[in-house]
Amino acid sequence: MSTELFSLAGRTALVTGSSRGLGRAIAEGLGRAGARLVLNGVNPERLEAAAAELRGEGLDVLTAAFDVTDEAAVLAAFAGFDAEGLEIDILVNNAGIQFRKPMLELETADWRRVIDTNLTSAFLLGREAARRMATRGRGKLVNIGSLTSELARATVAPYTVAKGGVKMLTRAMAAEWGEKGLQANAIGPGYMLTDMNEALVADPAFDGWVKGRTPARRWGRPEELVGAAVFLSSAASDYVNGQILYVDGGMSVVL
Ligand code: GCO
Repeated sequence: MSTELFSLAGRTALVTGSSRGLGRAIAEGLGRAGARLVLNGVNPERLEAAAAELRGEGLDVLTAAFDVTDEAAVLAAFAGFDAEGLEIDILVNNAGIQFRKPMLELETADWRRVIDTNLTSAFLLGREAARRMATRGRGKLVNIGSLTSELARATVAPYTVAKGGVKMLTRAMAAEWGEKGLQANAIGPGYMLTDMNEALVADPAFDGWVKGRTPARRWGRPEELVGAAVFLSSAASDYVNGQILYVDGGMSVVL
C-alpha cells in the first residue's frame, strides 16, 4: 500500500491552539507528513516561538494570531487568508480550555467561556473553512473531542458538555458537508500529558486512578495523536465521515 495515501504534500493545515500541547504536537505531525502549517493562538509571542521551533526543523510554517471565540476575528482571519490566496485544506479544531469546579459553585460566565472556547469556536472556524472548501469540492475537518465526549467526570461539566457537543457537531458537519466533498471527523484523546493536566498528573491519587482505569496503564503523550490526525487529514480517510477515533489507551471501553 502506498504511503502516498497518508501524504499531506501540497495541503495547508490550520491548527487552532497550536502554540503548545496537543495542538502543537498535531501541527508538527501534519507538517512532517508534508502539510504547510498555519499555527493559531491568542498569544503572538508564544505563537511565534512555536513557529520558529518548527521552522528550525525544516517545516513550512505560517502563523495567524486570533481569538477563536471572537467571530469578527475569525471572519477577519479567513478574509486575510483569502487576500493572501491561502487555501485551508485541513482545519484542526483543537483550541480548548479546562475549568474544574462543581456545577453548584460554577459561575455562568465560566460555563459560557468554556462552551465558547471548546465548542462554538469549532462551529465558527468550521463554517468559514467549509464555505471555501466546498468551492473546491474537498476539505478535511478534524475536531478534537475527549473521553468526556462519551463519559462524564464530576467537576468538569462545561468541558464535558462542550466535548460532547464536539462529537455531535462533527456528525452535523458530516451530514451537511459530505455531499460537498468534505470529511469531518474527530479525535478523542484520553488522559494526555499536557500543561492542562499538570495538576492531575502531580496528584498521586488521580495519577493512580488514570493508570488503573487505562488498559495501557499510563498517560498518553501528545505525539501519540499524530497518527490519527494524519489519517483523518489525508486521502486515507476520504470515505470516513462523522466518526470519532479514541486515542485513549483503551480507557473508554473498560469498566
Ligand atoms: C479532566 C481532564 C480531562 C482530560 C481529557 C480526557 O479534568 O478530567 O482535563 O478532561 O483532559 O479531556 O479525555
